[in-house]
Amino acid sequence: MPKPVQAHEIIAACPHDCSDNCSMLWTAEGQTLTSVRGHPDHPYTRGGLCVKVNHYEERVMSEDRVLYPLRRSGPKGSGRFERISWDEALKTIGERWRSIIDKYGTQAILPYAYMGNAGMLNGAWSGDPFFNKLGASIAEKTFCDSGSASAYLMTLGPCAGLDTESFAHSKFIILWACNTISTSLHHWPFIAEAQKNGAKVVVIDPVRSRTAKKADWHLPIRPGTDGMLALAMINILISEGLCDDDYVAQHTVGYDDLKVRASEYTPERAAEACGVSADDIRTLAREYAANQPSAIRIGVAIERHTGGGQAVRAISCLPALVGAWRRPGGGVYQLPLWACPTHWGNILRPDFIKPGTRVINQWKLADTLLGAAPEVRSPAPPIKSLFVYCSNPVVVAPEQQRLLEGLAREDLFTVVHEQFMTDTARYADIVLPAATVAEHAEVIVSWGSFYINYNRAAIEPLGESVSNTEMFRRLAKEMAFDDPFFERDDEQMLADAFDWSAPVFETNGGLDALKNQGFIRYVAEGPESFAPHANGGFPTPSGKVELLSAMAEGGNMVGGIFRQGSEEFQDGAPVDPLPHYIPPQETAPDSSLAAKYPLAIISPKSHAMLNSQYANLARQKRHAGEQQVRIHPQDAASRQIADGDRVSVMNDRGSFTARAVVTDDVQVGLVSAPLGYWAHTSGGSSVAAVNSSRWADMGRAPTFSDTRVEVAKL
Ligand SMILES: Nc1nc2c(c(=O)[nH]1)N[C@H]1C(S)=C(S)[C@@H](COP(=O)(O)OP(=O)(O)OC[C@H]3O[C@@H](n4cnc5c(=O)[nH]c(N)nc54)[C@H](O)[C@@H]3O)O[C@H]1N2
Ligand SMILES: Nc1nc2c(c(=O)[nH]1)N[C@H]1C(S)=C(S)[C@@H](COP(=O)(O)OP(=O)(O)OC[C@H]3O[C@@H](n4cnc5c(=O)[nH]c(N)nc54)[C@H](O)[C@@H]3O)O[C@H]1N2
Ligand SMILES: [Mo]
Repeated sequence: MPKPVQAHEIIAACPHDCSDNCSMLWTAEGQTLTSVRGHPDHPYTRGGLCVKVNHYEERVMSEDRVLYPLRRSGPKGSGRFERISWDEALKTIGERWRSIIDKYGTQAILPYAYMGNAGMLNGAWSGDPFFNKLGASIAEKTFCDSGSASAYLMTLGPCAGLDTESFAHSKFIILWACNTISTSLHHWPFIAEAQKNGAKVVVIDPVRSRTAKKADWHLPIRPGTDGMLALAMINILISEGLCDDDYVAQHTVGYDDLKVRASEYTPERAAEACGVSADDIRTLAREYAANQPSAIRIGVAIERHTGGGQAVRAISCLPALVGAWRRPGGGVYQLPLWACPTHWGNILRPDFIKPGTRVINQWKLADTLLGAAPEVRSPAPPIKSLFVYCSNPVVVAPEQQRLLEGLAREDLFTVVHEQFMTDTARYADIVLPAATVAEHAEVIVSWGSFYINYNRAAIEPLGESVSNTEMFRRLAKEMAFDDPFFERDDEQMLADAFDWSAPVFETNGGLDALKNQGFIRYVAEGPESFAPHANGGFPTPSGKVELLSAMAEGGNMVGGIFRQGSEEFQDGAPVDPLPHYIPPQETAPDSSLAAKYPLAIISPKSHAMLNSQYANLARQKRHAGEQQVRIHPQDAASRQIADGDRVSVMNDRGSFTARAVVTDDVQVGLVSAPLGYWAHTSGGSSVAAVNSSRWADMGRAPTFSDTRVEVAKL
């Protein structure tokens, strides 16, 4: 039993963009953060932490923290800086921006942010009101989940979906492209409990991941073919009469159309595409139907394929067909935070956007800085200033080589707000010091369980570091904004961020309970009884599960919560209102690149890093080792590569070096290299070097996992 909360411990929340969103407790002595542990009372995270955060005090107190404003004193990328005062930093930014605005207009400034901090106050959107007011170009943030979320919303609407805690009550669990043990560890005990009670746990993953090794059944699917597998499952459910006819009749629309569509996707056809036998596909569909309640968790890897959106569409249809929604522990988990009464309008301030402001998608940063993106071609103004916070695009965005060229532009004025001297910060003209979550108050809405977590500052900001909220208050003053919105303190921002009059906040004690306890549940029912769709009631246009999607038919998809301006997510290409299979493009067997680059590559999350965070810290470096690439013995042998050899992984976009791990955990023809390693400490490049910025079919999701490479011994 973990120790109960002690008087000296301070309520904390993990700030990372991980669906666990652990509730924690800080211990501090004066201005030193001495330790952190998991909050023992949190119903989902239950006192445990992970290899990344167990010693978060080492991150906070690290000697490598950027603690003062810096001005570049060497060539871009050299990492040479000199210390300046905050006044001077703000004055420099203000002067440069005013002169850029005079010459090119406000849209020559581009903000760039993601989830380095997942907080409601200091997260990806903490700068949106400021940059909207300034009139900067809008940065469209579709880094994660926009494709999956679009597909889910088209099918089920903005509902919480399946409670991850209620997986404990499931009888059949599919972890579909999700490496739970590494990326959402705190979900595992609930899955293990179900497993102990007889539930079968199936992992669908081209790699024998840590999670696949714990499953009852691992289906090593060919990457990018999940849509085909899901459609074949639908085919079997319908043709073998395995559907819950009553649930389908009452709570779905489009069944007859889907039936016709699914008839194209026979198990034999799917077997050929997916590399899984037709018998296995039949067994999967039959067992999925027979064992209710059945649960599916969708990982982000599916959406990183050319047809990823439609694959999630097909998977989202499955639970309704078998009536899984009838009971707690049945349905699909994708992204629950739609159910949280959040005041997005107060957080993003889309009303500040001047009509006609251009939108620049963050995946296209290289093209944007190099003047190749259509949005920045003359007569449109070029981007003359880039302001990065909560993101490390050099590592996480594609086309790394071209991106570095763009960042090296002498005429580009780059400001980076950071905790560490990352690859991206090294290209800044001005670096502003960012506080960590131990140094400011924060609120996190979990995207992996139904909780909101609170975090108190344990120490004052170290050096001259500031939180994002404080930085944007200072910038607003520098730019002479007179709207009192920009003077709000963190308390006021918290009050504005949620609809505190919502009924759920009556039930759970609202803000007071959040602050005292450290967490509150954002839906009223507990996991043992949470089955809101037992009798339908989906928040779609029809109120039913839309097997045939009205949103797609109207050409108007709702989604992409990270897109500012409106809740509408208009995409150029029409979306098929019925799920269908879009095969991989670059990695298609008959692709023209197949001869030159015979291997497909995926870049999943590293066990010991959080996206690109911790790549520079000793403890996690010891755990993760240097950049690896996992390759099948057959592919290694034909290239004279032995386990442990240093290799180059390359395609026409770029290359990176890695240590080969020869293992049949990956399939023939596929290599896997974890994301996270910094370029400047890994020989100048990392896995983003081989990725393209091409979008997938929905939500402007990336297509990283539809990439070809060759691997050669160095
Ligand atoms: N340790 C750690 N935890 C993290 C993060 C981290 O960086 N490190 N990042 C956080 C973030 S931002 C996110 S979005 C989540 C993501 O967490 P996950 O959804 O688990 O994402 P990934 O690790 O990218 O991929 C999961 C699995 O999908 C498999 N996969 C790849 N391509 C395919 C495919 O085409 N089909 C199928 N079926 N499987 C495929 C990979 O082999 C991998 O095992 O993790 C969060 N948690
Ligand atoms: N190849 C490949 N690329 C990927 C992915 C993949 O699986 N493969 N995954 C994608 C996904 S799912 C995601 S979510 C993105 C993640 O993309 P990012 O969110 O950009 O990833 P992080 O590495 O977490 O970078 C965040 C940076 O913010 C800094 N930071 C932390 N807290 C604060 C703060 O409070 N204020 C400021 N100013 N800075 C702070 C950290 O030090 C860190 O350098 O990457 C995407 N890119
Ligand atoms: Mo993510």
